[in-house]
Amino acid sequence: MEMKKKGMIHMSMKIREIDEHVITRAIIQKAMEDWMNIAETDVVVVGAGPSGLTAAMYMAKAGLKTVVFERRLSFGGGIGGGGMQLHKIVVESPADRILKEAGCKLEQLEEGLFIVDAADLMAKLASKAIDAGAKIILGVTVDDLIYREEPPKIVGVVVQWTSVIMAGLHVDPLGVKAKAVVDCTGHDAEVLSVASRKIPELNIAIRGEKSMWSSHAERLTVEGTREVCPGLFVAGMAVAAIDQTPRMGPIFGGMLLSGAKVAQLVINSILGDKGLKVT
Ligand code: 48F
Repeated sequence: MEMKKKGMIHMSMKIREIDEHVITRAIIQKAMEDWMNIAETDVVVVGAGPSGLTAAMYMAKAGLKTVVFERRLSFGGGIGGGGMQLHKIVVESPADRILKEAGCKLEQLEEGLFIVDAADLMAKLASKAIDAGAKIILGVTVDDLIYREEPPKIVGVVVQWTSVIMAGLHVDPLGVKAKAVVDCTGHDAEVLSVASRKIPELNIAIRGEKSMWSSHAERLTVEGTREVCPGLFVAGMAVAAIDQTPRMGPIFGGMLLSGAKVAQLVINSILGDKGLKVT
């Protein structure tokens, strides 16, 4: 008979036996069900950094079918590195509201200035986005766009397993249709880069970010968050890459507010006035 002691976890330790083929079938069937849905979606967010996760959280909350493709096998982007690998992230007002909404443990250092653990920020943002209904697919790289002419419009992305790209194999990718694509790929603005090289009629130029000027950069990133051409939106540090505005270093309010702003723009563009108001 099991003794129940105070403070102990009471759980049977008899592990159920599951055959290998059952595991395989479960993974394949459920992953394919997801991919059948992903093939045609409302929004594709490229990159699961702070701007992408915030955008995904609000767009999913608004009821948009939202998928985030992240190249790495982990989410968080530049959050995990904190400031020079010190595990703290600085956030200024009014972005603290977003972190409170995500359930982060914030410490106020002075009026309008907050600090949060990097792991807390990345885990809670991702968790809220998933809870709201967003799918985060790890290990998938967006390496091209799907477009239409007259009028020019972005209507989806081309995806490939990151491992295939790393192996240098020639494997044809798959296309995912979306009403909106959001470039949240950070400093290299990878999606906009593809658009600038391969769809010249869109007239997108990647000029590259300027050197550091934190407060200026924070404001300009949020101001520059926009729909770059029909169907293609930009948020986070990718904004600095096309606008040639400064970098800000490890202060993240601008990334969060940029994610929230792009979410509102996408919601308005797909759902019109009846969509959720993010702020
Ligand atoms: O770099 P990242 O964190 O972008 P962000 O949201 O935030 C920038 C800050 O982290 C920081 C800063 C502000 O304080 O200067 O750097 O603008 O996250 C971008 C994510 O996109 C992924 C990449 O792995 C990272 O997790 N990514 C980049 N290119 C692709 C991609 C791609 N082509 N396909 C899929 N994921």
